[in-house]
Amino acid sequence: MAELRGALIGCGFFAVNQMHAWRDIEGASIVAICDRDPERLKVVGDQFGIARRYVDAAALFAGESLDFVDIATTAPSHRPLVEMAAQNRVPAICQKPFAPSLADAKAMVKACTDAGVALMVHENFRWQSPIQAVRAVLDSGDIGTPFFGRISFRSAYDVFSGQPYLATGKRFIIEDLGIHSLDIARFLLGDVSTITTRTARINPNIAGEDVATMLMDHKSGATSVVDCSYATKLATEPFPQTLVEIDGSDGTIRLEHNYRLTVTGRNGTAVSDVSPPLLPWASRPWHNIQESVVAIQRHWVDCLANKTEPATSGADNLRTLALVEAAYVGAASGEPVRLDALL
Ligand code: NAD
Ligand code: 89V
Repeated sequence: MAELRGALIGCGFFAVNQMHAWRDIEGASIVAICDRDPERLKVVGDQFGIARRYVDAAALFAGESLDFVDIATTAPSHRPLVEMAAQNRVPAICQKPFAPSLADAKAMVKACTDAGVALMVHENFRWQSPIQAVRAVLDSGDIGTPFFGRISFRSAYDVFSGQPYLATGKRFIIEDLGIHSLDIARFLLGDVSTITTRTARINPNIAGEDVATMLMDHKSGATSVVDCSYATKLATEPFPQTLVEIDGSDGTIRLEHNYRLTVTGRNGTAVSDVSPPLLPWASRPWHNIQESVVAIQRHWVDCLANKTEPATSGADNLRTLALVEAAYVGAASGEPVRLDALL
């Protein structure tokens, strides 16, 4: 098959990981880049040797013949850019959060469906190898039927120096980080019927909430707790590790600090190290996330080649984004929120 020709829109903080990952993936390459900030365009263009550069996305679509576009801008621009991709019949990857509102996200899914083009949300945390290892244990049946889960991300890492916009929005941790944890909960335990949420802002220098605790009823009958915090000062800073506990009818799974996986099941207890590999271009502690970027982008190339729907398609991600919306509604009201009413 001929190599897929892709373009990247948004050459900011995180896009550099995506550019590195594209270089690692066979079957696709980035032939053009776009950023409305000429400085970022130059930095990324020079670093990755991309000569074809645009400051305007419409000019990019007009000037290039593309097999896909990788949108790595922040949420406010996602809807217009995805709709532009749909109008130009170009399959699109869109970074998380998919959109600022569920209504926008539904419109984006419709635009791509109507245009007959694939749409994947870059929801990469479920692609981290430790999370995939937990999924594999569930699939093996070793712990039986899961009835409880805890997905936990607690840290005091300074995310604001790399991503200053995170300090300024009215919404912070659920929309930016909790969205990953909620998606992992769906990935491991299935879709959710009801969510109850409590939030707090501990850091006085930011606008949004930096602590959230969510209790969820899954349609499978399992219960989960998703908790996240950027105000948790620990002896050893675990950023950006997601810890997982799952209890099943026949055993348990514990994914603990430093990627230690303990499975107690029908065949006894096994402890293993599920650390992600440190890719040549990656840097600790981000290597866990960086590896998952390669995995999700490789999945996209496979899906385009095989004409299959990506695991985190736009349609799938509506269910993760609905959890974000429901969490904010429930945090404000103090009441449980039913998901079906939103979808
Ligand atoms: P950033 O602000 O550093 O970069 C965004 C870039 O997009 C900027 O250079 C900006 O000039 C450009 N841009 C914005 N609107 C544009 C438009 N209409 N046309 C062309 N260029 C435009 O942001 P970031 O920290 O790199 O985050 C980008 C996205 O990635 C966010 O949605 C964020 O939540 C997400 N993110 C995801 C992960 C992950 O693990 N999946 C990690 C970090 C950030
Ligand atoms: O993954 C993310 O979306 C990032 C970070 C891990 C820093 O929260 O914004």
